[in-house]
Amino acid sequence: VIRRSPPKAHDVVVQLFEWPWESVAAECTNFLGPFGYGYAQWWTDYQPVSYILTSKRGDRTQYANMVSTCAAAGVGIIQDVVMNHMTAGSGVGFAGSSYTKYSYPAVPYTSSNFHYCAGNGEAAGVTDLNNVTNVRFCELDGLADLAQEQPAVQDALTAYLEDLVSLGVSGFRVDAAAYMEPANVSAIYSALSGSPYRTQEVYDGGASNPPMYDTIGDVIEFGATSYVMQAFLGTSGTFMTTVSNLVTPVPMNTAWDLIPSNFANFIMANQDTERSSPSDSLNYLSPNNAYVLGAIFMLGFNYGTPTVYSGYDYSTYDIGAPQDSNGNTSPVTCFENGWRCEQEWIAIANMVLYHNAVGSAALTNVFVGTEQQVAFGRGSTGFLVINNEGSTWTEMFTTSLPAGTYCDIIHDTDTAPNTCSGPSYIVSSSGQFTASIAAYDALALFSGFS
Ligand code: LAG
Ligand code: CA
Repeated sequence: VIRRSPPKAHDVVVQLFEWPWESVAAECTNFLGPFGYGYAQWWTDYQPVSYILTSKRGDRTQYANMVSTCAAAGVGIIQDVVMNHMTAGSGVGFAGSSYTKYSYPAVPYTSSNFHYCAGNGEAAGVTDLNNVTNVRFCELDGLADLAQEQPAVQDALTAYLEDLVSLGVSGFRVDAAAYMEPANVSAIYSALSGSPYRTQEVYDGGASNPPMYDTIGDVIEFGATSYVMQAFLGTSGTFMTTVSNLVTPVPMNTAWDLIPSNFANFIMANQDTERSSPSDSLNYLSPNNAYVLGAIFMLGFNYGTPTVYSGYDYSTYDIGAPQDSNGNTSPVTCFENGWRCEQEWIAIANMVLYHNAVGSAALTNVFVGTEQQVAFGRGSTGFLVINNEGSTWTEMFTTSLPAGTYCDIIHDTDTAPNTCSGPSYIVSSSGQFTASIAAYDALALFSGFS
């Protein structure tokens, strides 16, 4: 049985990029649980040398404590796992194991466990995304490419994932999935106890592409991330909406021609997309409030399992998170030392509560202003207005909300869940309210939060 996306309430993932495990545990208790986040996704550097749970982010005891502390707060852990490759070079790992490229005694892997795609025992790099053999059997970024078709490699990877399952993790973000044969990763999933959630990293448009993987787990749908970027930046002729959407009420001027929603993991950004040039997503440097507006749209729309990205400021592409002189990642203090903590921005955190409240309700009352102004409800529970124009949008909106007084959760000023210090709006018995939404701003109302 393939476990599909988690149920729509409490399915929001937050990717805590490079967070130490004790900081993740504290965040689960103090913030993620109370605000209804479903999962925290953890990351480590993408060059494994062993599967020992000791790293610059903590040790095995701290890892296990993170999983149980988060579970007690109602938050599952999604582990980012690197199964495609090992390292590009030689050295001694953080847990103390020595390795050279193609030889990792702590696993153990030997030189016979890798792909050498140039033939004659020689490796070569991935160079042709239109050639599925090149993509899956050559080296991504010069990283030693594991031969997942070998039973010994499958067994080592299965043992690694099963160890994590035994510690209570809820699922996996499968790094570089497109660079592995789906049949091989599927065999590894099938060998696991239970059916942990998995979201697989597969780019659009190449020879190894999302429809090849969406039968064995969810797929990160970078196309959705890209549409949001284009829409909020107003580039490539993609705007928030067009008049044609009044006929087919989709609040983007695209058919949203992506993989089916129930297989899709919709990410606002990740460590790659925010750094790439040209950008593959919005990022914290985007103009006109676009980063938070994009996140609000992702959480308010009804496509896929959303992932909120929590990053840190970067000055160079591969820069690590703040660390001490021993290389241990420093504990996170939100909004200090460059830790951005987007998951705590009140508009985003409150939109997680909104997302959980509206569940899988259909879009209702879609209303379009200009190409950069859209409003839509979710069943009779929520209503969201986004004004991505440089001027105020004043309108009388028609909703399916019950009459009553509602908090604008986007402009809430306190950081406690379920209390509102934002402006209130009165929805009439005919479901209407009038509002003025400032330039590059939004408004959201939902039942149960007033
Ligand atoms: C991924 N998905 O397929 C991750 O999302 C992405 O973040 C990983 O790259 C990549 N695949 C490998 O797992 C990250 C950094 C890269 C870094 C790589 C290996 O974003 O910049 O590459 O991890 O640590 C770096 C250099 C490369 C170099 C490589 C090997 O940037 O130029 O070839 O190290 O030395
Ligand atoms: Ca590969």
